[in-house]
Amino acid sequence: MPTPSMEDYIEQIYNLIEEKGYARVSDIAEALSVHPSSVTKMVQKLDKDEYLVYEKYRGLVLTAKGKKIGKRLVYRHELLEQLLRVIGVKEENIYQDVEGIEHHLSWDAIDRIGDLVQFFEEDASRIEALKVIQQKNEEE
Ligand SMILES: [Mn+2]
Repeated sequence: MPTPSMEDYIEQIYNLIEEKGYARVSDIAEALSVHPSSVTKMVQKLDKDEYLVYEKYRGLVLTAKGKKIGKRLVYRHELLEQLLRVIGVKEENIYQDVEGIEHHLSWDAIDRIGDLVQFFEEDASRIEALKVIQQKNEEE
């Protein structure tokens, strides 16, 4: 199992490759707000653990294992953003809140949150009912 830090790297590498077709050390460093030397170290570890293949002058590619987990990590991040959005969390808080919780939930909890998001999205009256409660709570 990757550590939370490894998960952050795999997630960002997956995103970069999806968006640009490649992931450079400098782009990863920028996306994660870390020093390029930290990226190089982590990329070597991810290579050793077979999440990716790193060649100094040719860049890096995710292995099948790296792609599979990367896809799940990106899905998890997006699902948690959807959850916070649907329950009315302010847009300005959503990204950082998700970064704070995403590594600490079981896949069981993620699947159940998927059900909950679906529960709200299937019927707008459910979101409205939640808003009524929130308005009451705000008034108290
Ligand atoms: Mn994330």
